[in-house]
Amino acid sequence: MIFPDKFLEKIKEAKSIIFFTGAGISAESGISTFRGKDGIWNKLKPEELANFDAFLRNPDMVWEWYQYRRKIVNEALPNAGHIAIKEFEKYFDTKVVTQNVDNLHGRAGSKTIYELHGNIERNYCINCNSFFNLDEIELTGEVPKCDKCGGLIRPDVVWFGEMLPQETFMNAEISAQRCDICFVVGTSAVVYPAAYIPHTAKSAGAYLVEINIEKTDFSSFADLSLTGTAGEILPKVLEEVKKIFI
Ligand code: BJW
Ligand code: ZN
Repeated sequence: MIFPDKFLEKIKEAKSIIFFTGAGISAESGISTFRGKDGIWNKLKPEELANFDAFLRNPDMVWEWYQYRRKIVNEALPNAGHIAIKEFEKYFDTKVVTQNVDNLHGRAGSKTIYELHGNIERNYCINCNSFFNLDEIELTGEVPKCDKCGGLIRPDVVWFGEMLPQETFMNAEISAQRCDICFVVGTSAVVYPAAYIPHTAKSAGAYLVEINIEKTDFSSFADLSLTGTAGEILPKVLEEVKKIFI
């Protein structure tokens, strides 16, 4: 793969890099994306499942959907894309800002990860906010109840209409303001406020590189669009980095 000189120049000069990632980076680990041709929301309507009212209306169904996805996530492994991102830490101040809830960046070993939409492995009581790991919850097939107050337990993810974790979002914004290159990997970049992150980076002067299997609405905004899978392109970018720094 031949990369443009301008991009290689930017890599040579860069000190700080952020990866803004979405569901596409985990596709090669066998986890479905939300939108696009293989997206889960071609079959299930987001408004029926990923919002708090839906959970109150039908908690068992929403819980079951998350249990199904947890099983897939548990059986999945980080892929070459996640692993390449972790390797960037050897050469740059590297931060991962992810919209994903699957913890695959964590399992690949990335050190600094800002999870903007939560983490599917954690849960909390909607009444008293107590946190529960999955092994602390009695699984019966129905939505579990809090052993302290009897409230419904929900996954610690951000649904539509809910605030993102404020400190995490603020740290992600600060990283975006300070980075030299922002890679936008495997995301349709249509969900806000998360999608402000690459815009913040660009406004602050960063070079913006999109990696996606297809053109998105975001492509015209990027300085460089690399078309292909994250698992195939990120290791190739890493090879270039190694050539420059070794
Ligand atoms: C590959 C590949 C391969 C495939 N390699 N690439 C303007 C400003 C602010 C807010 C809004 C706004 N306009 C509308 C809103 C509201 C709303 C929103 O953004 N809606 C838009 C959809 C229109 N936002 C919210 O509600 C947010 N909260 C909020 O605004 O709070 C403010 C507030 C609160 C209260 C009162 C008043 C104000 C919250 C958004 C939460 C999103 N949550 C979800 C679910 C998380 C839990 C779960 O997983 O179940 O997060 S939705 C879903 O979308 C999930 C994802 O993180 C997110 C983004 O999706 P992503 O990652 O981009 O995936 P896809 O599928 O869209 O794209 C995959 C891409 O990969 C594709 O491009 C493929 O081509 C590519 N690909 N294979 C590389 N191998
Ligand atoms: Zn409780």
